[in-house]
Amino acid sequence: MSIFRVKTTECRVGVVGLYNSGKTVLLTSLVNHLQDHDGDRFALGGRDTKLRKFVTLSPDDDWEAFPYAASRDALVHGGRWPGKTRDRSQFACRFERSDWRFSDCLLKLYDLPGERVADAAMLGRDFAGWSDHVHAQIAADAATRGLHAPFLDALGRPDVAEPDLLRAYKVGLANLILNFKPQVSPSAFLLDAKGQPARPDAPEVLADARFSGLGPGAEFAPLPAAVRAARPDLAAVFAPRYEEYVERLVRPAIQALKSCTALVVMVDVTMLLAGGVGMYDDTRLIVRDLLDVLSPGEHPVFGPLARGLSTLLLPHQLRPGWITRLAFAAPKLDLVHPSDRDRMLLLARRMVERYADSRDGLKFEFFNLASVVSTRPLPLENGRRFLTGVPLREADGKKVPPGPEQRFGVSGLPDDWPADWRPGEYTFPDVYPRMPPRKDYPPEQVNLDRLAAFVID
Ligand SMILES: Nc1nc2c(ncn2[C@@H]2O[C@H](COP(=O)(O)OP(=O)(O)OP(=O)(O)O)[C@@H](O)[C@H]2O)c(=O)[nH]1
Ligand SMILES: [Mg+2]
Repeated sequence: MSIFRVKTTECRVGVVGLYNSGKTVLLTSLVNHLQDHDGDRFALGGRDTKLRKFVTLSPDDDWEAFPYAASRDALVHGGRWPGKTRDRSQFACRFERSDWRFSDCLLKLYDLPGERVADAAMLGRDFAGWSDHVHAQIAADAATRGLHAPFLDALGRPDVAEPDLLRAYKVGLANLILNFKPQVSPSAFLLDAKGQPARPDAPEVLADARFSGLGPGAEFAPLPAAVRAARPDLAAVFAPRYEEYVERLVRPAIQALKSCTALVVMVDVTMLLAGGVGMYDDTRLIVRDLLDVLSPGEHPVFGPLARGLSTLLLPHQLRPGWITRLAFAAPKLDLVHPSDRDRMLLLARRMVERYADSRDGLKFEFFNLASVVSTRPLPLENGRRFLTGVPLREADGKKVPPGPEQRFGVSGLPDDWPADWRPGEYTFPDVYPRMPPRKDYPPEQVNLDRLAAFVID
């Protein structure tokens, strides 16, 4: 640190969103652009802002290191996207910014498997509170009620045995995911505590193979108040298993997010349009629950004054942290035609803005962005949209090896979310990443620099 840089500003940025929404790709591209910074290609603060003395640090105790090198290597050398995230991880680094004269920046970035966000509502709720919350959501949504019908039937049987009840709940969880509804909690059903993901299969097969909890003998299912009263034996078995699950899988990750200074929430408009109205409905609830639990905005007790004072007076390790900046990111901008890019931003706003709007002391912004631009647009043809890129899958969804660039069609974006739409009605085919082979040359991005300038503040 130079002698004039008398303090360190610590920025902790959590990135959350459904599985496959682009969190790890975003973080990989961001770290690459910070490490090998070029103001002309990544305007952090302004084109003249320079970054220097970038060093990677070890993650905090209890955190795995974010697999930056492996993710970047997969992109550059393997021509592949990084693998699915199986555990929570942190990337820590320190650098100087030419536009911060008296402070250097200690940046910590957090990545989570997307499945875990469906468990956010568990934080701060005991087993009864979580059960009531889940049953209120089941009751409020006809599609979810239908998919959980066997479980609701089982709950109606006064003498139902524990294994039958658990199996019925697991069939419901499998039905949800097979119908593109991501509200699957406990999320270990989809991604277990060891990071093993569920493979697509029939609901009964998934119910037999997977666990609704930490493992065999540690499973639980939500019980409505009436069943808890009628069957205290079941509630007494499930409650401690639930508590252990929250301690092991939920609290460490969600608590770290709570003490972040900024949060990035991915709203993958392409995936929501492709997934149908059920995916949209569930994702909206997941974002709402997540923001309720993390309660971004000014601290209710300390308030803005104390935050300002603590920044001035306390060493960075001791400063209280809470989220004051919220960035909603609509990723994969390169998978929609340029004529639709403003619509992508508008759709993200219409879906989740209300959850940020009502919070005092919170700055929020929306960004439509591409972390790794991997397509090129073609001119509109009678209103039809075409891009070029290297397709990742055949029409039947099977992965294919990388081949030559091809022209392919993508759906146009609506002006507003439709009242109803089916899975597959909109399509935005996945492509292979387009990465410059030069190791220190970061990928082409759109608006990732604007998002970074907003959250690293
Ligand atoms: N074209 C394009 N595709 C992207 C971009 N970012 C992500 N993707 C696609 O989205 C997929 C998922 O991205 P990840 O970053 O792994 O998603 P994630 O949110 O970390 O998912 P989990 O680890 O399962 O929670 C990638 O394999 C790509 O197919 C982008 O900027 N452009
Ligand atoms: Mg990931």
